[in-house]
Amino acid sequence: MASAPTTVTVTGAGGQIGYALLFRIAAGDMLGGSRPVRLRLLEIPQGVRAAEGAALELQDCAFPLLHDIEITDDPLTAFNGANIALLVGARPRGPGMERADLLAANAGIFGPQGAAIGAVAADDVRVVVVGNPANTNALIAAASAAPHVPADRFTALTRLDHNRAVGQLAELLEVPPGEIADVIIWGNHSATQFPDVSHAGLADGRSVLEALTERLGGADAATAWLDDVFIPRVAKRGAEIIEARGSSSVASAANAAIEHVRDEQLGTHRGWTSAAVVSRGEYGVPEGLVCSVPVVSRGDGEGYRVIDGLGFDARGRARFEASVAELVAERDAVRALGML
Ligand code: NAX
Repeated sequence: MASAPTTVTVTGAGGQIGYALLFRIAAGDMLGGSRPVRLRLLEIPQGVRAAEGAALELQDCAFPLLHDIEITDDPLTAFNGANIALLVGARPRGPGMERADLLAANAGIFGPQGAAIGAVAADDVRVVVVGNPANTNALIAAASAAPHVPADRFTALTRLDHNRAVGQLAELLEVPPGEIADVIIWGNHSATQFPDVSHAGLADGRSVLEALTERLGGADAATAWLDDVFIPRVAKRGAEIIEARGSSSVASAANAAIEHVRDEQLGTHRGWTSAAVVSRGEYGVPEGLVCSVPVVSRGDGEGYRVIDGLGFDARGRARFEASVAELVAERDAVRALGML
């Protein structure tokens, strides 16, 4: 007998990432080839027509796993019975907008959406926030869903940063991306993030640091490449994509969101991945902040678990602490506005 459909809510479904996401979800890329899905698409009124257009095309794909689609501008309708929610729609930074304005505008979106999730989502709901500033938006949504939904059901996306880091290493080391394990993105999904290879390894048994040292002709050259090329390139890859395409990352962002949910639901396989999760104080991160750390999932319904207790060198620790300080500042700015 076919299993009951999983209700997947996508916000910002009429936008670019939404358009790239919906077809892959409906094709079974996110939950596997035997789990039917029911899509609930949330848009603001101006975006509803675009979501309707995507729904017409979804119908034209006749995906066997796609049970039905509902499009709405009402969060209570969109999150009703949601098992999985991908919060993609957000307010972009407009001309002349200060950081505090951006945080406030998004708190005005993610607060009510979190409250709606708390009120009507399924008991097993899991939420990933993609819309920026993703970590702090997730913090606000989690706070607004409490006490009805445990905070650890909320995560934010840093899988795109993780995949970008793996892609850079694969290119330099001339190995397939699938042979690189245990890269970590620490901190905020922003330019302060710390992409860390100090625990990463290759399928041939070498550490990534050994392989970089061999490839670049010495440990100093490897360190210089990490500091001067790798870390800034990963952290600023979004801007590089905008410069090249004239538009921000879309397919790669949708792919990362699919992989984030897939691994959380079905399990990570070789090694760990990166996700921003609600801190319980691991690595000295203040409790409640949504911070990117290494995680694994067993695919047992318990979601991501933090790999705790890894070491940093002094420079790595300083980078991580700077990114955590930025998360604290974002949280405090939202608090000062009375929105948290
Ligand atoms: P688009 O502007 O194409 O789409 C956003 C959609 O959200 C629009 O259709 C808009 O109508 C809708 N929307 C706005 N407010 C809404 C609300 N209150 N409820 C429901 N829908 C709402 O942006 P897109 O390129 O799809 O990017 C979406 C978000 O992802 C942005 O915030 C972007 O910054 C963020 N990103 C996050 C990434 C990550 O790794 N965490 C990477 C990619 C991307 O930059």
